[in-house]
Amino acid sequence: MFYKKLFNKQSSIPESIKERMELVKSQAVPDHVAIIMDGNGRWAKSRALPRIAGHHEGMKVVRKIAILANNIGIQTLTLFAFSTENWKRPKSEVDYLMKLPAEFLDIYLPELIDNNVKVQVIGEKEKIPSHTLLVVEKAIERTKNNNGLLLNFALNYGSRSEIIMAIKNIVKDIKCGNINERDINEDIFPQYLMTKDLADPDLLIRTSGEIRLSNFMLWQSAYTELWFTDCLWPDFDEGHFLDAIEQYQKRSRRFGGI
Ligand code: V07
Repeated sequence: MFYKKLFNKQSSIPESIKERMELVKSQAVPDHVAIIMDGNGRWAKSRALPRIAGHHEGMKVVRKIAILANNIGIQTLTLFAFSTENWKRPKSEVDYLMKLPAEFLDIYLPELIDNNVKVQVIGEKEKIPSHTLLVVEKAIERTKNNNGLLLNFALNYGSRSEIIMAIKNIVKDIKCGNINERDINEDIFPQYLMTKDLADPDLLIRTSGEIRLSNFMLWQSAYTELWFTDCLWPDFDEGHFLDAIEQYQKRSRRFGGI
């Protein structure tokens, strides 16, 4: 593992960023940040590279932002890694994307463990190739007792399908007599979602200039602060992430002041 750390030049955090981190840490940070990591294909295209080169570059940004989020005391970081819509992409691209979790964990899991990060996944496991699922579940198992950042990957996740599944399970529980129709309310319903163990996101970031949710955490984002940037995901860095957190802190100060 040691040689990997040497070869894989893991940029340390610049001094100016460290100063901003201290400032951000002196105020309340969001508990749960969710990110739609968009623009990897466009990043590659603008460099005349294949789309998969953008996905690979985007993977390095995941590591950078996870380490930063952990350092400033964010409890949960949910990253939209693969949507239920993404199966419609060319098979070669899907095949490549499904290899990324294993590559990511192979390179970065030791560092994440060193930093007390806990890995989790939400999404429908059925369609995930077994080789991918195996390494992901191994990482979940190896980090289950860590209590630093919860790094939560949405893998084959779609919010509408999640809501339909919740409804089906509620109907089942009513039929079995486990619950009564009268008991269904806004507190019970989210316990049937894949995010049942998580707080709702406080802040949702989307990169690459698209201003929509694209079937990501629709129920969970009812009260979430939204932050959009034109920056493409592979170009996203600590500075952008802190921009979003600082903006969130400004908004909550204003809200708190009323
Ligand atoms: C993926 C890199 C980031 C940009 C967005 C698309 C491409 C990390 C993971 C991952 C997933 C599960 C896990 C550990 C790592 C990943 C996919 C795509 C499918 F347990 N990055 N990344 N998974 N991209």
